[in-house]
Amino acid sequence: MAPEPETPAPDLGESGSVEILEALSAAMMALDEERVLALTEEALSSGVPALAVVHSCERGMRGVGERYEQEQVYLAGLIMAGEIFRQVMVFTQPGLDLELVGTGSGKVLIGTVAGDIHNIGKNMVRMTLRSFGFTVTDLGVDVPPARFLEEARVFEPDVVGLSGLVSASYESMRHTIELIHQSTEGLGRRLPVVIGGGTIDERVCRFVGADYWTTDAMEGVRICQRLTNAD
Ligand code: B12
Repeated sequence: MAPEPETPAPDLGESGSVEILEALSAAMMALDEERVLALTEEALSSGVPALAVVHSCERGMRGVGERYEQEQVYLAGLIMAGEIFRQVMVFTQPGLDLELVGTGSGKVLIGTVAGDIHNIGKNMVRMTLRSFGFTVTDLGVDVPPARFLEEARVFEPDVVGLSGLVSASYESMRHTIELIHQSTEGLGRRLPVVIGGGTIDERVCRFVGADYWTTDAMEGVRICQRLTNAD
C-alpha cells in the first residue's frame, strides 16, 4: 500500500529559515562538516524546528548517495556523511524530544534486514516511535529472517518494521516477510509489516510483499498509530 504524502514541510515563517535549510542540505551534500554544524546551530537558535533540520540533512545524505553512484565520492564519503549526521543528531536531540510527542500504545519490532548494516534511519524510527509512546524492540542490523520470527513469537508485536537500503538485501527482506506472514496467518491474524529506507518504493514493497512502505520516520509512526488504533 502506498504511503500517504510525506510529513508536510513545517511553517518556517521567515524565508531566511528556508535559505538556511537549503544551505544545510547543500553543505551536507558537499560533506562540509564545519558548515553543516554551524548551520545546524544557526537554524536551531533562530527557531527552526529540529525536525526540519534533520529532514534537510536527510536530503543532503541522499545527495551524497547520488554523488557516490556518480563516483564523485567514494566509500569514505558515505562514512563521513554518517558521522556528520550523527553529530547533527546530538545537536537536534533536545529539540526532537520536545517536538516528537504524541500518543501510541502498541508494540513494534524493528530491525535492519540481513545483508544490510545501515542503521541511522532505523535508529531514528526507533527514537520517534518511543517518543510517541510505543514499546519498541530493536534487533539491530544484519538481522536474519529467522531471528525476526523468533522475536516476533516472544515479543508479540502489533507491527513489524523492517529497514533496508541496499538492493542486494531485498531478497532477505522478502524472505523475512514471507516467514512472518506465514506464521501469523496460521494463527488467524496477519501481522502487518511496514518497510522503510531511502531506496524503498512501491515496486520494492510489492516485490518483498510488505503491507506498507515509507521513506519518512514520522509517516512510519502514523502507520503504526493507525494499525494500533492510537490516533
Ligand atoms: C550513510 C550511508 C552509508 C553508511 C551507513 C552508516 C550507518 N551507520 O548507517 C556506510 C558507510 C556504513 C554505508 C555503507 C554502504 N553503503 Co551506504 N549509504 C549511506 C547514505 C549516503 C545515507 C543513508 C542514511 O543514513 N540516510 C539518512 C537516514 C536518516 O535516512 P534513511 O535511512 O532513508 O531513513 C529514513 C527513512 O527512510 C525512514 N526509515 C528508514 N528505515 C525505516 C524502517 C521503518 C520500519 C520505517 C517505518 C521507516 C524507515 O526513516 C528515516 C528517517 O526519516 C545512502 C544514500 C541514500 N540514498 O540513502 C547510501 C546508500 C544506501 N549506500 C549504498 C551502498 C551501495 C553502500 C555499500 C554497499 C557501499 C560499499 N561498497 O561497501 C555499503 C553497504 C554495506 C551493507 N552490507 O550494508 C547505496 C545503496 C544502493 C542500492 N540501491 O543498493 C546508497 C543508496 C548510495 C547510492 N546511491 O549508491 N552507507
